[in-house]
Amino acid sequence: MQLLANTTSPFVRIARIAMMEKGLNVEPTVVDPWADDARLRAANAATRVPTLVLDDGTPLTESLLIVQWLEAIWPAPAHPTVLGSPEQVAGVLSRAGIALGAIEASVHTIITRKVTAPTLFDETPVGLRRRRSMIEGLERLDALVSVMGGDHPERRVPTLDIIAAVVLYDYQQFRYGDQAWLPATPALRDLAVAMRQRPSVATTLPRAA
Ligand SMILES: N[C@@H](CCC(=O)N[C@@H](CS)C(=O)NCC(=O)O)C(=O)O
Repeated sequence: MQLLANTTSPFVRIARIAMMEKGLNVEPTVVDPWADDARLRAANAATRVPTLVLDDGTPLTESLLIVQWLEAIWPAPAHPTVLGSPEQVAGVLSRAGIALGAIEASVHTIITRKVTAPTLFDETPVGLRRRRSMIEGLERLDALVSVMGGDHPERRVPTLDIIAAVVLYDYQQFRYGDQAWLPATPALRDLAVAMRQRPSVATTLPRAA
């Protein structure tokens, strides 16, 4: 199995955390999606990370489809689940959706800066709308940490809402940590720090290549 990945993408990190929590440890093959790596071009028509190439050659793309595959192949209750119990799953997915909306806005902003000068996009109506998505997503999740986390969340396999919220928090610090508009989200910060006790979270923190 080959996981085509980079060291910064929050989508890669969601897939990697879910894989490790399911017990699937695949050392990532680091590629630069922007350099049209031939392996990534061949496996993924969209040339994006993460892309997981299965042992039989089947390529899986899109972080949440990789999570779906993990849940199908290693289902609960025999295996740890990142979706929670049937009673929990709607809440888990609802909160994960908040985090994913903010992650999408965040990545959209970073990618658009590649084609325009930073201020040109960031201060446009669409850029400000993306910023609002990041701020509101962070603030809503901060208010929901007690629902998600409970006592010692680091001692349990994280559900997708916790994974996505922690990935969002760390990515915002990585990309926008010096920005005055970034809201203080102390509960989310504490959750992100606590979750670093889990190898899946600690070993996947975003870093420049
Ligand atoms: N919806 C996709 C998004 C993947 C994505 O946008 N990956 C970025 C890195 S954060 C990428 O590879 N971008 C290269 C490109 O857009 O050409 C997922 O969930 O996996």
